[in-house]
Amino acid sequence: MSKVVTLNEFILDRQAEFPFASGELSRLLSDIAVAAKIVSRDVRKAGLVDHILGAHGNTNVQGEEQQKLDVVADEQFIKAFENGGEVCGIASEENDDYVAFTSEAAKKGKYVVLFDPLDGSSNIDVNVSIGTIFSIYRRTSDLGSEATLEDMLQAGDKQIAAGYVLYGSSTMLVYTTGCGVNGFTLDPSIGEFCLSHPNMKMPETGRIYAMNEGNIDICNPGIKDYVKYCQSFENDKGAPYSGRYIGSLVADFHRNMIKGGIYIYPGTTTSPEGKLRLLYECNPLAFIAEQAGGLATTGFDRILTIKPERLHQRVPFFVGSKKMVEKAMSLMQ
Ligand code: AHM
Ligand code: MG
Repeated sequence: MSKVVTLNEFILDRQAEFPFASGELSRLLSDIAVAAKIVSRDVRKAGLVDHILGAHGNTNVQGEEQQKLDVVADEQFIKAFENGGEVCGIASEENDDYVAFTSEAAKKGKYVVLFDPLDGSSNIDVNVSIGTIFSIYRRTSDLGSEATLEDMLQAGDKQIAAGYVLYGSSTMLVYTTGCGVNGFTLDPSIGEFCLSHPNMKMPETGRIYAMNEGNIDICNPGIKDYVKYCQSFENDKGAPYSGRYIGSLVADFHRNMIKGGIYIYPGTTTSPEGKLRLLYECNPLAFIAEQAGGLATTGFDRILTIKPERLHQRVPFFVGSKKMVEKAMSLMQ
């Protein structure tokens, strides 16, 4: 049996990789891991809260108001960032505007974090995997001042780190700081994330496609051609691929990371920009995909070079195994 490497050990060992590292990013990643453990615990109790202890929005047996799980997760992560001292502001999919922290300690924080606290909202109440997605940037505003909108609206290729937490059959934390991708599985018996997936590489190609095919007739016709290709005996594998759509981006993405595959959320005639948010969902997963050898585009352009204009901007998203994304793009032209 090989030695168990915990996330904290791993982060400390890797700290030396950053020029001028002063430990702040390491502390920030550790703060995220603690918040993720707390959210994981809450996610594991979700059914009990709903059906035994009192439904969300109702009062529980102790007379406390139950909050929806995505709000609980949002508050938990914000608390970790606000108290950690490394972050001057955040933007979250749950909040209309960004939050600039006002304490003197926070104003000295070097980083901003953009995150989706609990993605896959339609799956929360039905006991299907959900996830947290986060993205870390160095602030562009002056140290000691409050965070600004410009700090939040940076292109994805400026990310310092990004990751996701998957609350699946086990809880996993996967992250990159731009030197490859590593995955950690939470061992609930010791309460530690342990290195389980070192140096993750997304297979160059695969035989799984994931998209909401209910939208097929309102997408760009190139998508229909690509799905037909996936389903055909004439494709590169000589047999139809498998369609797998969980409806939780983190879970679909993670499966494709390991097995190879493509995830598509295209623009449609009713939502030309698609559904997914550039800052909270697409940029962090695009960074991880590229670090693992995969590709992430809008169907035409690389996600990481888009200059965001709005906090809640949406973009069409094609992400996964490099050859599969390239093939889908070739049919979009
Ligand atoms: P959310 O942020 O409201 O949870 O929406 C994002 C989710 C993704 O996790 C998932 O891939 C997609 O929305 C599913 O959308 P749809 O039900 O339209 O297929
Ligand atoms: Mg989301």
